[in-house]
Amino acid sequence: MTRHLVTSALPYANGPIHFGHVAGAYLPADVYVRTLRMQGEDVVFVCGTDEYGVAITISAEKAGEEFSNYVRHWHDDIQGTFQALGIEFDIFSGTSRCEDHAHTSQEFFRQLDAGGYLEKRTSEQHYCTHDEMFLADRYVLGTCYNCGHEKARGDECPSCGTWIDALRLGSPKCRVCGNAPEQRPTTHWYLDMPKLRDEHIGQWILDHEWKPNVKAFIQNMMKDVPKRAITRDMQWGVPVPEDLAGGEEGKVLYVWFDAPIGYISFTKELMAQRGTPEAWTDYWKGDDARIVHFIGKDNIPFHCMVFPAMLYGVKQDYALPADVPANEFYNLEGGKFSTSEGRAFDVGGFLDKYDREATRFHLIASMPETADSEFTMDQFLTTNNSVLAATIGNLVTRVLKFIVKNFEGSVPPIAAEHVAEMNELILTGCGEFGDPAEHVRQYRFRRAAEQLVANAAVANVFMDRMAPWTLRKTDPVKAQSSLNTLCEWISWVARWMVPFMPGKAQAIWEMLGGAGAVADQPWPGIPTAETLRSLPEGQPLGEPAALFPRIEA
Ligand code: B3M
Ligand code: ZN
Repeated sequence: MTRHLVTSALPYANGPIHFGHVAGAYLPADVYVRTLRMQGEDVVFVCGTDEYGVAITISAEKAGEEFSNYVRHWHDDIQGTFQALGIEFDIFSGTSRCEDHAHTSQEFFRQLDAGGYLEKRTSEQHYCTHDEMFLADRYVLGTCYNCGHEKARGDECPSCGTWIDALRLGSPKCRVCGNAPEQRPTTHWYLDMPKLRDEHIGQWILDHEWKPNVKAFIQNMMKDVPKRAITRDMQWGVPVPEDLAGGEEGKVLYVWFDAPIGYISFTKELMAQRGTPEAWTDYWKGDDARIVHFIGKDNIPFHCMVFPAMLYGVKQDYALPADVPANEFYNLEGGKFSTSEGRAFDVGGFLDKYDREATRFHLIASMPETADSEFTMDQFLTTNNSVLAATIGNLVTRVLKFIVKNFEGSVPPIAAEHVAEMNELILTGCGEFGDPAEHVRQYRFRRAAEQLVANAAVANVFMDRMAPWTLRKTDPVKAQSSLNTLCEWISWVARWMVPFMPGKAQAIWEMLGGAGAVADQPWPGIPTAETLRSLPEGQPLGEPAALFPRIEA
């Protein structure tokens, strides 16, 4: 039986989450997981904060806070945002808080070393004599040798995306004090990517089916992949295992080495909490394990190349990722979402004002699935007022209010002689409908969201055709049959909605008088004449209420 292990990129614990992150790596994963669960699949959904590395230490130093306090604060803040959005991980841990994380990461290091995939080497690196430290990654800034950007960092150029060899930066400067560093020898361990590529991972990448935008990105990366340093001279991080350090002090694992291993250590933590500590292997090893990583495009190289190489290189029977549905960038009205540049707004504040469910739907409907896309307030209003309220909201309130006003306030009966005619009309005569889950499984989330709305629209067409307000006077039995059909269709809409808008789906379910959680219902698929009649006649309706109140500009 397939075991699905779904992850979202581990956000750095150094600032709030914004819509760019949410639409790129978190919400689509949540929709995917909810869909699979309703389809009866066994899924584990794992995330947590990325708490080591230079991105953390620099921000914490700026804030004048101790690293451990600093990451705890942001862990809790980020977790709160996910909760407010209804994004429900099975575990939301963190790389410094998860007890087993250091051990699991060190085991990877050890096993790669044993397999001959690590090389220990001494080389010159930037050293700041003023701050008395080696300038790892972002601690050094300089001019990019690829594009000429003047603020390239020691790990990567933010302008052209090149992985930077820090020694080749033009006019290097210490990020802390601004002085030019000197070069001193230091020892580090390098992951032998060329060897891992030639043995297995290169061919695996070529053979694997990737999302088209991912494939385009990754093919070029493989050609001249260097040996990558996977240790750093720092205090904050997972220490290199002492017995392998050979007396070297102050060496920690590079954050991009330990962070993806967090997916594994958090799964172990979750299974230990559940009282089945060995069960993590079901999701990570063997033929049944199906690993899917949701990420933004800037994380593609690590998830499609480096982490798979690590998983292969330790020779512990790990499954390699089945899919890496990476998304492009989501911008804010023409510019980038950027917390550091103040181009963001507080997600919590937004959700205090606007409906969480409409927000979820809008982010999915506009997410950067195949190309960059953007959030605009205008489009959000359109989604709420002209799409959700006009189709789903309008359908539910006009049908249910009509029944409450004119009939008993319960699901009306359908007369036997009307079944065939009504089925025929709604199944073939009122517009195309389809199964949103089929698109979700192909990572076509925008298409799935459109499908949901199109499906609801079918019932609006049916209602206009049947005109129960006229039939009520001319043929009340037929009016009831048509309203039965509409209630039935609404119950399908409620189930189709669960992955996107779980709260509104539940509200509709209750308005129909349904018991229990709609999310516990099996996935409905698409209705046929055989499956269409599922609602018990006479089921008392709940209180109909507006679902998507109009938002004024
Ligand atoms: N912390 C990088 C980022 O936020 C990062 C992802 C880690 S996933 C293992 O872009
Ligand atoms: Zn300095």
